[in-house]
This record gives sequence, C-alpha cells and structure tokens, in this order.
Amino acid sequence: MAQSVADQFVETLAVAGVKRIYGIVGDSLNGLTDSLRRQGKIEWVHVRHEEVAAFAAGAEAHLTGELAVCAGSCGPGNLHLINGLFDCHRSRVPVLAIAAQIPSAEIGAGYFQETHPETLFKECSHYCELISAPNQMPRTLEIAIRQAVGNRGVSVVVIPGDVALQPAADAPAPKAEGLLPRRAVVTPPRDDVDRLAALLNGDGRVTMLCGSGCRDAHDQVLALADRLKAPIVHAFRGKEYIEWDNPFDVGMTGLIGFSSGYYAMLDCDVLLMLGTDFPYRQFYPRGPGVRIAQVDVRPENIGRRVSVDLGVVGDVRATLDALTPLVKEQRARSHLDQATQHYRKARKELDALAAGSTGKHLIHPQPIAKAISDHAAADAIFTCDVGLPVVWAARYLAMNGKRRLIGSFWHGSMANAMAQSIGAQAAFPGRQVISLSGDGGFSMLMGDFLSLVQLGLPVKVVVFNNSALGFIEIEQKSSGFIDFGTSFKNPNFAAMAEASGVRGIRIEDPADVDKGIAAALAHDGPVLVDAVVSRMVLPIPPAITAEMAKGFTLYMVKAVLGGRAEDLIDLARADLWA
Ligand SMILES: Cc1ncc(C[n+]2csc(CCOP(=O)(O)OP(=O)(O)O)c2C)c(N)n1
Ligand SMILES: [Mg+2]
Repeated sequence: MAQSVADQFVETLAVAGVKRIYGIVGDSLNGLTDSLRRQGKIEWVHVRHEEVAAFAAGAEAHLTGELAVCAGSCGPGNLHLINGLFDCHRSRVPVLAIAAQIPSAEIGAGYFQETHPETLFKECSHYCELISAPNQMPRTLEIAIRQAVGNRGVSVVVIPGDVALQPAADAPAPKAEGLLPRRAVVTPPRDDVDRLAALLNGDGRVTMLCGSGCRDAHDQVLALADRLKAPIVHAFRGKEYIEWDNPFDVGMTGLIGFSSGYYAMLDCDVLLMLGTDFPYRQFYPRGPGVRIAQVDVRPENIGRRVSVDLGVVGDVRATLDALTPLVKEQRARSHLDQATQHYRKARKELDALAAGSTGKHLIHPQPIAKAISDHAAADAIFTCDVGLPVVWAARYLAMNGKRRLIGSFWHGSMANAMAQSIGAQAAFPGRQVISLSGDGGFSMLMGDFLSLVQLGLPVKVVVFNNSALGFIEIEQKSSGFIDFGTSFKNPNFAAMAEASGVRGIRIEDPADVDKGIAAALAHDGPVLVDAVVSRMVLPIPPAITAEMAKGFTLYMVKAVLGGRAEDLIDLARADLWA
C-alpha cells in the first residue's frame, strides 16, 4: 500500500521519539489513528476528555523534558484540548497537539463541527498551522516539532481528515538529529557578571529568590548562598529543584507562602532573583535602599515584576559558574542565621498543625498531606490541584532531588492533578504517582478516573474532600463577601471508586489518617482516598493576614445585617488560622 500523508505523519513522530499520543478518536482523525494502529510503534492512550489528554501530555513533557503529543478530532474534539494546552504552553513544556479538521473542501462554508483551530490555538502556541495539501508534509510537522522542542511550549498542527488520507508527496525522510534541537547554554557577557559581582560584593544583607530556572543548578545555587550567607526563598516552581538538602532554605513567600519566606524577602538590602518570574508584585521588597538583581535566560522576564537595578541574561547554572568565584567570602552571617531561625520556628508551627490527633472532630488537611509525604516512595511523582491542595503540597511535601512535583502553577487551572497523573504514570509505569486532588478539581474531570482502570495505571488519588470550593470560599469571606456558590453535595467518593474497580479508602477519623494513607500508598493498583477534611483552614503570610482580618470583619457585619447567623456560626467553628 502506498504511503499516505497520515503514514508519513506518524513515521515522523516516531523519528522524533514520540512514545504515545493521548486523545479521543473521531472521524476526522481516523486516517491518523489507523496509521498508528498499523505502524505499531506509538501507543494510543485513550482518555475520556481531551482536556485530560492535553494535561497528561504536558505532565509527560514536564517530567521527561521531551516532546509529548495529544490529539482531538475536528471541532469540539480538539476544542476540548484548549485549557490543557494553555497550561502546557504557560508552563513551557514541549507538547504537540494534533487538531483534526473538517473535510478540506468544506472549510469556510459553515459545515458541521466547523471551527478554525489555527485561530483558536494561536494564543496558546508558538506555532499553529493548517496542513492543507500533502506537499506541506512532513515539513510543516517538522517545523511544529522543532518549535515545541526548541522554544519549549505548544505547537498545533491542523489537518483535515481527507488530507491525511491522500497519498504522501515525496520528501526526504526526517532525521532525529535535525528534528530535535537541544537547549543552548546561555552564558552572560563578562561585564554583566562583573557588574553582578560588584553589586553583591557591596555591604548589605542579601536574600536569594529562586525559581524553576534553577533546575540543574542546585549545587551552584547553594555554593553562592554560602559565599553570600544568603537565605534562599523559593517560588513554587523552584521547590522541586531547590528546597532539598538546603541549609539556606527559608521556605516560600507569596499567597501560599509563610512568614519566614515572606520576611526574608522583604527584609534585605539586596535581592538576587535567579530563574524566577514570581508574579506577585506586593511581595517584593519596596524599601528605597533595596537593590535588586535578576538573572534569567529569557530577556522578557527581566524587570517585569519589580524594577531591577541589574538584569543579566543567562542560564542560572552558567551564570553562577562564572559569578561565584568573584563573590567575596567572609561575610557576616547574622541575616542568614536570623532567617533560618525564623524558618525553623515557622516549620515547627507548620509541623505542629500536621500532627495527628484523635477524636470526633474533622480531620485537618495538613496531617493528610504530611502522611502522604512521609509514606511516599523516594522517587514519587506528585501532582497537586489548584485550590487548597497546592497549599498543602507547598508546605508538606518534602522534596529530595528525585521526587517530582507538578501542578498548574502558571495557568492556575482546576482539575489538573488527576489529569497530569495519567501522563506521569503512563510515562513512568514503575514509579509511584500521587495526585493531591480537591473535591472540586477531582469532580471537574472525574470521567477520566475511569481511565485509571481502563489504562491500567496504578495512580494514587487523594481527594481532599471538604465539600467546598474551599480556596474561593475563604477568598470570598476574607474579602468581605458573603460566601456564595461554593458548597458541594458530594457522594462517598470511596464507594464510587469501588464501583469503578478502584480500591476506595474513606478516612473520616483523624486517628485513621496515617494508616489509611500508608495502606493506600502500599496498594499496587489504583486507589482513591476520600479524605473528609475540615472546610476552613488556611494559614497565610502576615501581610495577607492583616488584609484578611479587615475582610472578615466586613463579612461579619454583612452576615449580621443580612440575618445570616449560620454564616457566623460557620466562621466561629472554622480552623481558619490553624
Ligand atoms: C477551571 C477553573 N475554574 C475555576 C477556577 C477558580 N478556582 C480556583 S481554586 C477553586 C476551588 C477549588 O476547589 P477544590 O478543588 O475543591 O479545592 P479546595 O480549595 O476546596 O481544597 C476555584 C473555583 C480555576 N482556577 N480554574
Ligand atoms: Mg474542595
């Protein structure tokens, strides 16, 4: 049989090292999926919602650093990919999306299921093109792959079903060496390094703020912190790369951070930002004498969150290799000592909140998160849902250089965690994958819970079941709103899991937390833990606390005037500051 465009397409993907494609079939995709079936080199990972396909591909790309692929059929099929693709693109992970299109002759005639993916996906991709004829192949696909891999982000190819079925045009066979550009190492110019050294060699207390750009630079960052006697605050995406084996660690700042990270960042004379685009401007130091230097491989990131005295374009590791020998030693360590002491105190308080207790009262989410961290494998992969689960992940999951942590940290979408766990487990069948899910997040894409059974993925899903969109409820109350639209009438998720062929464990008594989590993580198939937790729990950094106190006062006044006594009782019962 002569090679079709679809055959050429899947062969190019195989040359690019693609192992699997997440998606849902459809008539416009039949040419491609049939080529995949005949070729037999690439696995088709059949999910139930295309958004899950995109999140799963993003997780695979994040964990492996390599190209991952998702696909949807024409119109609604590929449109469902969009939220996951925004997440992949904003997290800068290399993902190719295949958007099948209606028959080419019908485009522009208002045909059944007609959309224009090349317009729709523009904002969430580096490259987004329609393949309208066989002679565009495989070049268009190759460009898409190079853009996704080289620029790290999403590429979308749109291909009408009939074009995929046409005979392939003659074209040179793709070669892996030319298809997969490797990352360049960016070393800043010597004068920039000298100027940065001069800034750091002045007097004053230095604090470092480290983000995901510190990947592969753990030891370099610590060596510099040692010379500077600088505490290290990390942004959430820096946690998996920088928090572990780190005597300079003082935790996180920001909305989900805590006091030691917050003060170390505000209370310094020089802030050195390394590979971070930490977005919350209110947490940057504002004092007139404070100087700020920023190192980032992407020039567009420099100075966009806070005005900087010096911006250096370069990879963190390469920059520090050049910089650290120029930084003077023998600095006073009082700033570091004070910050790390504060951190130890804050850590102790956080750990105390996670200490198990017994009795009839509701379980706090913290002991659940701590038990997950304590019992998880040394190389576990964690995913966490947007909402309160990110707070528990940030504070209680201990990293060690082998564990991984992924979330929707830039796009901030709900329902990411279980979807990402599917990609993580598919890519790493032998590793333990744990999803920290909210009840809102879990139920939003709950259809794909069934995929764990269908695909044989032994994911451990822990649902923080607080019967609420908890994070938003707290936000509403603390901004002076009467909470609205936040409650859930949930099923018994553990019973639901059992009915789906997944082991279900419901934890309702604080005394059962440790053994329930341990049993779940020891089970060798998929598990759902339905952890029934308290609804209003949020420890927050000091500035926010003051703001929230004002908001809560306003909320109480409104509740009294509105005759909503039950709202006040709710608040009085809350463990808000716990
Ligand atoms: C797709 C989407 N819809 C809405 C939001 C706004 N939002 C952020 S967190 C959240 C609540 C999440 O609730 P849940 O998953 O139950 O976690 P909890 O905070 O209760 O632990 C909402 C509605 C969002 N980030 N993404
Ligand atoms: Mg919830």
